[in-house]
Amino acid sequence: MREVPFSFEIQAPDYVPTEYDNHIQRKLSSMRGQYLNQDAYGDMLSRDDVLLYQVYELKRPEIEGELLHGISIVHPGKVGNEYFMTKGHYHTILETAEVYFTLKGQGYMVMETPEGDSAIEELAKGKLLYVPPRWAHRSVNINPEEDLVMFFVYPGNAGHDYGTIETQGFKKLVIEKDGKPDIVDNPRWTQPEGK
Ligand code: PAN
Ligand code: ZN
Repeated sequence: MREVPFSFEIQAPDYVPTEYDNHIQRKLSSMRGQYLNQDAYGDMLSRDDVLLYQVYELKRPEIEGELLHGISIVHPGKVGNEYFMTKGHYHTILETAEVYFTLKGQGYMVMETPEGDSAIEELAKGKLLYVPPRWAHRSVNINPEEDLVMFFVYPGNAGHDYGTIETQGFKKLVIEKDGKPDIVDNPRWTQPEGK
């Protein structure tokens, strides 16, 4: 791994970085239990294990002081009436933040804290989103035609905790209603214990 400064390009139209170390492809089969409409999920999966999103990462040591960075691309589509989205996670070290800069497309970042606070911010080309420490985050692509492409950067020691979200999802869901995005309560979600 290089210990000297380096640079690379992230260019339209596809925004795949000219340098990367890991290419993660998340398919429908890796999202079992995440979409509210389980029947729609099962039907879709029986036809095709659709590619939902991709991440290009530059490898850096996973230690404090380093910055992990790369590109995430959420493809357009829906499972039932719920838009394609990332799994979403807390950082294992809760007190670590993240910055997302949207390069292309439109969406929402759905966020919440362990105390049950919830927030949703719009993602659009040219917008920068700051996700403070303690906020779990999931990106959702609401444009039916276009990829949602974002640059992200977060502390090297952050780590990923997917378990909490896998168990109960996020408090809010982004669905399509009458041809438009709508934010609704997740009926499967329960207030964290003791909060
Ligand atoms: C991002 C995410 C990326 C994919 O790099 O990892 O958007 O989302 P999931 O990790 O939830 O599948 C990030 O937030 N890193 O911390
Ligand atoms: Zn993160």
